[in-house]
Amino acid sequence: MAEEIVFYHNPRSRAQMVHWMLEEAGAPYRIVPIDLEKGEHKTPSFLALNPMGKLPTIEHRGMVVTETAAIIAYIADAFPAAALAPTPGDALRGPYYRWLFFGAGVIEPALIDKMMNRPEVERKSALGWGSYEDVVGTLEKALSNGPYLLGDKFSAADVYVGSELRWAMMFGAPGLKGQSVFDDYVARLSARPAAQRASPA
Ligand SMILES: N[C@@H](CCC(=O)N[C@@H](CS)C(=O)NCC(=O)O)C(=O)O
Repeated sequence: MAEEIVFYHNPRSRAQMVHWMLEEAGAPYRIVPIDLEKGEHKTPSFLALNPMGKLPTIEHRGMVVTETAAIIAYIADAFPAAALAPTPGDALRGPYYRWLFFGAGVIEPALIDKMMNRPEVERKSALGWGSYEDVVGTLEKALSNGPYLLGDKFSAADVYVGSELRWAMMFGAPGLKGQSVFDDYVARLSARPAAQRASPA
């Protein structure tokens, strides 16, 4: 399954996470640059691909895939030679899904709440992402046996969750920078050749 992936990209967006994943997977891809300032993500032709008008978006084998976590999981499965996902049947497949979904459904909204200073709601228990502090504490526990979310095995879940953490630390989200468990994890991930190819210094 080596056909080229068409990758709608802007480096100042979540598409950067997919760029790193494409490099990790060794996938053949072609970048279509999207200028967000010029509104190229809201043109009729782009909206026909992704009615949300958002990046990242990819096309592969005649299909459109959107949503960063879904794209990252898809690439891991489409290019199995890179061994970036435990195979179905492997006991690690469970924790692998756990952290990918935790990234999309829990870390992301908790981070956005914090970074945008969104007011607290009354019925906090109804929020699937609980509180920012609980999310940080959960990640700290998950990474304390490291070096990766799945222990010794680096996976696509690290690409996604690690990118979220890197982004959050860059923007000064509390409780992360200065904590060795997060500093070391992000430094370990940023040193990977594929991460550096996607984000040259
Ligand atoms: N749920 C989506 C969010 C994608 C998203 O919000 N992308 C931003 C860039 S980081 C975007 O395209 N914003 C442009 C807009 O909404 O106008 C995902 O996880 O991929």
